[in-house]
Amino acid sequence: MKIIQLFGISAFASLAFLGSCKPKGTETAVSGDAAEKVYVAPGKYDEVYNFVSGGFNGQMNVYGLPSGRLLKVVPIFSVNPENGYGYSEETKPMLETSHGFIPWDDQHHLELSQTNGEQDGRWIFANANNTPRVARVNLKTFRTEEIIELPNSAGNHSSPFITENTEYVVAGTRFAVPTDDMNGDVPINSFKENFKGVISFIGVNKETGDMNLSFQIEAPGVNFDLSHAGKGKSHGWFFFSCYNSEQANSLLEVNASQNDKDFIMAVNWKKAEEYLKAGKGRKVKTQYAHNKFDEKTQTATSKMEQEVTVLSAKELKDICYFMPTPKSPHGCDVDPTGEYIVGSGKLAALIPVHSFSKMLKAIENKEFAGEYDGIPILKYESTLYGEVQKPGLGPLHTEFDGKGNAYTSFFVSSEVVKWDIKTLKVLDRQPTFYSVGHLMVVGGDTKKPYGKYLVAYNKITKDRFLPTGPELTQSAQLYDISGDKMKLLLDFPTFGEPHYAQAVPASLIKDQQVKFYNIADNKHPYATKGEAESKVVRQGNKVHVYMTSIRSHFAPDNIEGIKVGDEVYFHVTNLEQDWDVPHGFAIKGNQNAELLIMPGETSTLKWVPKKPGMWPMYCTDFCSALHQEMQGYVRVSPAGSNVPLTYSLNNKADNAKSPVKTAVTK
Ligand code: RUQ
Ligand code: CUA
Repeated sequence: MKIIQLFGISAFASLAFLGSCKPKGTETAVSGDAAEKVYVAPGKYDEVYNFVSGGFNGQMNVYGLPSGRLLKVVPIFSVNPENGYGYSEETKPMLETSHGFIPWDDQHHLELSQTNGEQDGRWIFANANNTPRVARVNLKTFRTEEIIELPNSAGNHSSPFITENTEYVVAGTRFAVPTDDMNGDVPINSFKENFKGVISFIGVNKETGDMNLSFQIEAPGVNFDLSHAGKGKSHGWFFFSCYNSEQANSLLEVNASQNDKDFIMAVNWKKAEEYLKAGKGRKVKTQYAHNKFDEKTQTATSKMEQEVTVLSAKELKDICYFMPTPKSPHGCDVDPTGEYIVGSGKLAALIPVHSFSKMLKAIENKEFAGEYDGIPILKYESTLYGEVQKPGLGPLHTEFDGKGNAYTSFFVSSEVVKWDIKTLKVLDRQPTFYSVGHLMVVGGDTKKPYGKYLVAYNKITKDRFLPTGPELTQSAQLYDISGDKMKLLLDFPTFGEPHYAQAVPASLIKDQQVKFYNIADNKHPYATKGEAESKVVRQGNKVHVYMTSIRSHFAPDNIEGIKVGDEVYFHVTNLEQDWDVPHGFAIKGNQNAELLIMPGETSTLKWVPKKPGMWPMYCTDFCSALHQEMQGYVRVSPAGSNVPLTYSLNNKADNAKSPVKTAVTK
């Protein structure tokens, strides 16, 4: 209570007070047939894939619904020892940035690719919140294929939302910062003068999914929080919620909560494209990494791009408009028809719904309430369709079911509230346990939601699961939304901390899975396509081991003559041509993780032995009854020793058929 007295801010006071508002007990919230509705019998598949952001674990986590069973962790922005992502030589370039190699990020939002505003099951995009990046994961392999860094940005939060044909993945900077061609070494309190809010439009190739940074728009220095594309009639526009219209640079919880209204910024990106074509952008010199994984060579490359075209919203006047929106809006969601734009003011006591048609008219009739840093502000009444009155406390995010209903999460009052988009009447409310952040309806931000299930991703799980020390598990809650009233079905733990999620009927994805890589198509420069081709090659102090793995041995599995000071590269090709037969590879003392090599793939582990001795290596994945026999030895001699570099498989003193071979020296 001290804080309240100290600052005497009403928003503050009400939040602190309402923090103690408890939802009713679970007993009353769970109905009798819940167990039946989430039970997926052994051997049966789930109905829906649920892709959940990993938050500060930097990964994407894939669950099945309605069971809540974890299917896979897909590494995107964080290294993953489980499969060597970010540890193998092939995948290290994926995590290169203009700041060098970064093994981690904070992953908040996911967005599935769309065609005509409907999910097409091809790719899923992910944002990195800390060092601004956007990634693309291929849903045939569940692997991260591409990561692009965003210049002129910091805290890439309102991302990676997409246009209805995946023309663009869009990203807005959460922190306003001086752009990369400005001097950033300026006083922090020169915010108003020097800090800009830049949004990025990343073009996506229709066939390959390849991304490129098409252009950026320089907007006033505010904090962009979330965004969604227009769809249908509003296709061609993009909407961004922004807070800190006060342009505070310190104690934002107070100083960025002063204004009654902040904004949703509407961006006419079709117009921006025209300006781009007409050469209206300024070329900004900068550096940003663009990393791509090539499936043919199974190797990622990282390229440093040098330039980006930036359009100025201030100069070009008619690409950006501000719609006043109460109060520090967070979620910015567009309904399936594209007509209604819902802003969720974290500190607002109502939910404003803007109308796209009214917005167009207001722009046409110049119904402006002034300008903000050179950008026209539309009159609140001119764009407002209406307000949902007394919906709950602390609205954050809204999703849709395609039946005319909206669902909004309320952090402070810990509930999901269902309301009618047309009448703006509250229809139902159900408690969450506790403090829900994001929520997700299957396909809920597309033109054609699948509906049926809603998942709440909660921030607090106190008393919901067995306790686990100072940090409790993260969690999701599944609701059945097929009837008039929402029904809580299931709690399930998640990786921390879940933010936005996407879900899609399993039928769209499950039959397109790559089962293995065809060994004949393997274009990896160090591929070894048969055991007979395995070899060891010395190039100065670099030793390349061309190794194969097949149930249940490596070839070669004995290597001698490595010396301290050598850099050893184990290029392991998995010769299997069958679904789900990876082999692992690890060697004692290696300051790295294992490799997990898919059938037909080649992966490389770098090893720099520090001292002479005998170093065992083995397969980490239980691949056959004789998996435990899948092992070998590497002998390391002192620097300058004259032990010849040799290798062998099945070498016995009397076995002339499997002679010890001598390494090629180049
Ligand atoms: S956020 S809990 Cu990072 Cu999407 Cu709203
Ligand atoms: Cu290969 Cu175990």
